[in-house]
Amino acid sequence: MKNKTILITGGAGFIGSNLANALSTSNRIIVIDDLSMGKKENLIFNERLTFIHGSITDYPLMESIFQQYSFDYIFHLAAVASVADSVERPLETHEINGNSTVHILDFIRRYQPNLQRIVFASSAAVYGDSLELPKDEHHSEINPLTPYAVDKFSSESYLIRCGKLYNVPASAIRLFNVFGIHQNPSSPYSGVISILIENYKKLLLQEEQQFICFGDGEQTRDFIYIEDVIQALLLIAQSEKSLYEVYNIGYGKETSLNEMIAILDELTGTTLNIDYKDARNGDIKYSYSNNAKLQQLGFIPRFDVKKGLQQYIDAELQLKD
Ligand code: UD2
Repeated sequence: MKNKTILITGGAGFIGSNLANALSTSNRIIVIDDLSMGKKENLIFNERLTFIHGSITDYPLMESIFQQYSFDYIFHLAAVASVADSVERPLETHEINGNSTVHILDFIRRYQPNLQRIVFASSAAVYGDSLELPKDEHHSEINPLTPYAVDKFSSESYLIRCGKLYNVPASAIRLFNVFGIHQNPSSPYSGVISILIENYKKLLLQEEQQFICFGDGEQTRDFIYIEDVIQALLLIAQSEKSLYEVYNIGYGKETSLNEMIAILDELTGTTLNIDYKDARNGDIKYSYSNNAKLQQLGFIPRFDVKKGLQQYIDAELQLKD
């Protein structure tokens, strides 16, 4: 992508900042973020990057942004990212993860005749806890079980189905378990790999450390490295075939938590202290994607779980002497 004007909501967050930094070398990037989970330090600032500190639910602000710029692409990534948080705060979640998407659709309809694509970050959570694996975009049951999942499914449906109605070009992605730099480990519901990396940091500093594993560690996830997610996002945004389509974003492989820890032990040359506790209420035991649809767009991952973990720890743990 070159010389485009691109809006990234949630652009200081985990996925948003990685995307903004990848694109800002040769495009004009507008980031809006309320810094609730994101951090300004995640962004590499240059004259092509504009940072707006604000919420996507500040509709007068959003309207002024949509009036001021003519966007080629929009990546709508801002959200309450934690399922547990959404269960605690359904109304706020709905405003951020649901209503704001409808506002964005309406702003595009009114002010963005040149938009080439909006890509919305939905989640594997829309599949719920069905035992059928792998999860497939067209055959698996849609079974959203939390405010988070209901709003994600509602927002992707608004953009894909109503986008078609209003002639707003849209695509959606269903993210599986993304890991990599800039993932915020500060909440107990943060991505497990970011929490693990914090534990390895302590271990390497010879500080006391105890990782709590909820369940026996045999639960599996389709962990995918951030750089491959960025590649998938750009592929989907620019493809004709992906218009009004939804894509699973995963490697199509499952890895257990115990296996992830074994790889990290090996890569760091340490042994993590693990405290096994009861599984979390409502935790899904096994999850992985069918990513054939993404592959049909030409997606060839540049990483795998081990290579991704290696790059992540190289960036975070300074193991090299
Ligand atoms: C992921 C998404 C979530 C939603 C969901 C849909 C992330 C960060 N979260 O939740 O937003 O889309 O998928 O299914 O990608 N665990 C521990 N110890 C810890 C933290 C976690 O044992 O300190 C376990 C946890 O109980 C779970 C596994 O690790 O079994 C993965 O947890 P997670 O929060 O990284 O991701 P997940 O799949 O629950």
